[in-house]
Formats: sequence, C-alpha cells, structure tokens
Amino acid sequence: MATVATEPFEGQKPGTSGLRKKAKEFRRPGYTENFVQSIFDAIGTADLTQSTLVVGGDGRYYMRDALRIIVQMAAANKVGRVVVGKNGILSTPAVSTLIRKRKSLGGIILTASHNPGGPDGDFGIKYNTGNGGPAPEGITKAIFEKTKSIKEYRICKEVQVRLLQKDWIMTLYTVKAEFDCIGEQTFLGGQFVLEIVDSITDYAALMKEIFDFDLLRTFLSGGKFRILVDAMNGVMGPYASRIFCEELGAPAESVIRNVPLEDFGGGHPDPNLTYAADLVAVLKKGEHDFGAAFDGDGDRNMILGRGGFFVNPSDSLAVIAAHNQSIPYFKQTGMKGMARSMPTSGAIDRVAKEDHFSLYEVPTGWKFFGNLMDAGKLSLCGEESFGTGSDHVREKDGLWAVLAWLTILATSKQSVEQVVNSHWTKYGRNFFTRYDYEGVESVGANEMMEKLRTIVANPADVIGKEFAGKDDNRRYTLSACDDFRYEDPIDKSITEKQGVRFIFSDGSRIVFRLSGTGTGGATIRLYIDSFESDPTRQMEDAQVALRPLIDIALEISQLQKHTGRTEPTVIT
Ligand code: G16
Repeated sequence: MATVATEPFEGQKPGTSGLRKKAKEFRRPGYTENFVQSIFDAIGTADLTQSTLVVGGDGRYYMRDALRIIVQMAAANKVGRVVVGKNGILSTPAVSTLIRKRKSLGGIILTASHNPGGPDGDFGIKYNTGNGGPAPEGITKAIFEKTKSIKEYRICKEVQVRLLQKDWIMTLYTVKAEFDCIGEQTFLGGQFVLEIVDSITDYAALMKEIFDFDLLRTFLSGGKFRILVDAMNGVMGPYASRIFCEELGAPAESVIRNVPLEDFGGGHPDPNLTYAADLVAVLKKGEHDFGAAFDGDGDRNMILGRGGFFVNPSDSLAVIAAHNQSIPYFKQTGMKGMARSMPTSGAIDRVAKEDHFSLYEVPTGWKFFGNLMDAGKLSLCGEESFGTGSDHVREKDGLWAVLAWLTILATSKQSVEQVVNSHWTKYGRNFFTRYDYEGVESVGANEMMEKLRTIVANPADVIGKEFAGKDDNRRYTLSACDDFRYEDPIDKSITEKQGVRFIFSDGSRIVFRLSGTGTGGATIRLYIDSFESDPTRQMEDAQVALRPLIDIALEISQLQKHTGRTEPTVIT
C-alpha cells in the first residue's frame, strides 16, 4: 500500500459528462491517479469497507491501464468490493444497471462516449453516484476542487488484476465458453474483493423485465422484418448480438461492426447522419425495414426506417412518449412525467400537453434528469443529442430505445415512416435541426458567445424586432431571449449559462451553446426548433423549412466572422 506524492494538473474539470481529454493527457504519469484520488476524496465517506464500486468502460484505448489503476486505488482507499465487467467491458447503461442492482456506492465509467479513440483519440472518466446516474454538479464541482489542491494519492500495487491479458478483447468475444475468469478474487487478507461479472447478463435480464420478448421474438425471428444494427465497433456489439440475435432470433448478420475495438476501427463512434453514413447508405438500398446505430459506450442511438428514413431524435422521443402504453414497463409503473433537455425540440411537449402528462425542461446533460426520476416525477426523457431513456436506469440507453421502437412497430404494424407521419398528423410537426461546428478556435467561439450574451442581457433593445431569412418572406418577431438558467425542482440548486436562446412570437427557437464534451478547441452547437401545424407543409425537408431561421441565427451570431467557418461539420 503506497501513498505517492503528487502535484495538481491544470484543467481536470468535468464537462457535460465527466472528464474528457486526449488519451495522451490521461497517460501522463499521475494524471489519471490524481483525478481518481480526487473522486475518492470528494466522495468523502470515511468508511468505504462495506461499499461496492462498479467499474467498466467501452473498451477504448487506455481503458485497460486506467482500469488497473482504479482497482489498485480503490483497494488502497479501502473500498470493500469492486465489480468489473469481464475484461473491463460494460456499456454505460449496463454500469447504471449494476450500480442500482448491487446497491453500490457508485461507479466509474471509462469512456469518451461518441468521441474517437486510439492513441491519438480521446479518453474519459466519469463518476456515477448510487442512483446509477452521472454525479450531479455539486459533486463534480467538489471533485474539480480536490484536483486543484491534491498532494498525494493512494495505490495498492499488490492487487494484480488477472483479467488484463494480451488480446483481451478478442479473448472475450471469440471464445465461446469464456466465463472462466468470472468470479471473485480476494486480496489483502480478505479486505478487498474484486468481482468479475459477465458484461451483459444483468442488463439483458433488465430488458426482459421491461419489454415483451415473446412479442419481439415473433416479430424478428426468421428475418421477416429485417433489421440492421451498427455497433460502430464500440461496446454495443456483444450486447446487440446477444439480445437481437441470440435472444430475439434476428439473423446473425443483423448486427454489423460488432467487435469492440480500441480505436473503433478508425471511425468516429457517433450515431448520426455524418458518422454513420455507411449505415444510411445501406438502408437506402431498401433491403431493410429498420436500422439503428449506437455510440462508443452504448447510451446514444440513431433510428432509421426503410429507404434510410431518418427519425430525428427529438421526434423519436415524442413518438415513444405517444406510444408509451405499448411498452409493458410503462403499463406497470405508470407514466409519471416526461422531460427533455432545453435545446431538444418541443415535439414531446405536444404529446405531454395532449395526453396530460407533466413535462420538465432541463439543461443539456443526463445528470439533470436524475433528481426528477429519484423523486418519482419522471418516467421518460430524452435529448436531441441522440439520447433517449427512462427511469429503469439513470443513464440514457441506446438499446432500450431500439427495443422501444421495435415494440411500437410490432404493435402498430406500421413502418417507421408511417409511425412518424401519423405522429405528425396527430400532434403537428416540430421541425428541428442542429448545426455542429467542431474544432473551432476557442477564442473566436468564446467571443461569439460573449457577444450573444451581451445581446440577451439587454432584451429591451431587441424584443419586438422583426427578422427574416435571406430569400424568404417569412417574418419572425422576437418575443424573448435569455441565457438559460435552471432551478432544479427537487433540490433547488441553480445552474446558469446553459445556452443562449432567442424565442420568436410563433414559438420558434434559436439556441446557441458550446459543447461540454469535446477535447480539441471548441464545438459550437446551433439548434433550431419551429412548430408547423399546417399539414400541407409538414412533409417538407427540415433544412428547407428552417432555412430562414438558420439565416437569422447566422446573422445574429455573426458566426462566420467569429469562427471563419462557412459550413458546419455535422448537420442533424
Ligand atoms: C453527454 C451527455 C448528454 C449531452 C451530450 C452532449 O452525452 O450525457 O446529456 O446531451 O453529452 O453534450 P454537449 O452538447 O455538451 O457536447 P455523451 O453521450 O457524450 O455521454
């Protein structure tokens, strides 16, 4: 057991979802150790000997080393038991499942989610609390404070972790009878237990409680309804193969890129139209009825229909909300309430209003849903950033979203496109788009945000002003603007500066914020949401329908002047 002297590293500040940096940064001697010790120091519980900590990640480069360090530091910090997925592999929703099932103190997730991996890619460490969800702001702030004054960390190198073999990922996924290292190993005279569990079993069991697997098996087996699921060489390959193919009978070729790779095969494991373009291209051939993709750690999802019909994540959430009673879990537990992040379109608001459910609007970040769920006020929520989930865990859950969609398709007997079109006919359509400008110089991006904040700080100067796009005669009158501020309805904590909003008299919204998950420069996100009740215009392309508001957003922000960018990196 050693206490090692150290000095603080600058900038160990958790962002939207944990600390994300280049893997190279985490590999600096002491960098990972400092952050992990700061987590233990911030937890502040004097006696951890009766506590369980769950640790796992998406298999990206550096995960094995980080896992070894965390296990050895947990032992040195007197944690009683650490539960690890086999060879470290656990999807983010699977970590949440295990934390809750084991009534753990919390968990540490090793992922940078949708960010690229490999030696030049990104890595991340996130602490989740005992409810299974990402640590709330109060705790992440406390962790950051500890990183600024850390003087020593504790590590116990006697704890040798046997699961770290050469070719560790291949060993896990190519050997069939692979559970030989599953079980408990005891160290330090019985004071520390390392328990290796199958990465999938508990998660799959939870899915079986939520959904009607008999219904889904009849729907998928025999390949009558053809699905294609792209795991993007992230953590989800084994989960998707086990659940869609082994459990539900879809043909083995229904899951592609299903081997987790340290560098995601050189790809960008972000399920959107740009980074999952290959899947979209295959769906366009019209040979499949349904397509889906997951991100690196399995909490995000993208839904496609026959011919590559794209379901915007905000619409996906609203559709699941409208069909919630076709999902056995919601039938049993009741729909306690719905929520979305602020930039997410108002599509779900219309379902909540029409069907009389409470609707909450929180800042970007899954951590903001946790308190509402714990208080029994929230069952279903989602974000425009391809995140959808429910209170079955405290993370967004990509595979859950796909099973929800398959349930809707199996019960409604409609195609994806028909389900979405009928939804728009009933509730109206919220056109939505997001423009991402990735890797922008931080100086220009910050300048732009400051200018926007100055505008909204003096609303009287702009409210009532009329705006129009370049080539369009539609006029939009500004009715409100602000920098989104959130008061948590449960613990009353305040979170400020969560996105600059311009709201027009017809309800259309333009929102600007900087991403809190990137690692290189800044990423500007521009979100546009506009409701269309006229059925003759609802089938229009979102980019065409929103063109005037996009022009207005670029004009108000002077984005090109501040960043030099004429085009976004990703359009959703
Ligand atoms: C994380 C959070 C999400 C958030 C997303 C994007 O997702 O869990 O709640 O919407 O980041 O955040 P930003 O716009 O700040 O980049 P993930 O999948 O990256 O963990």
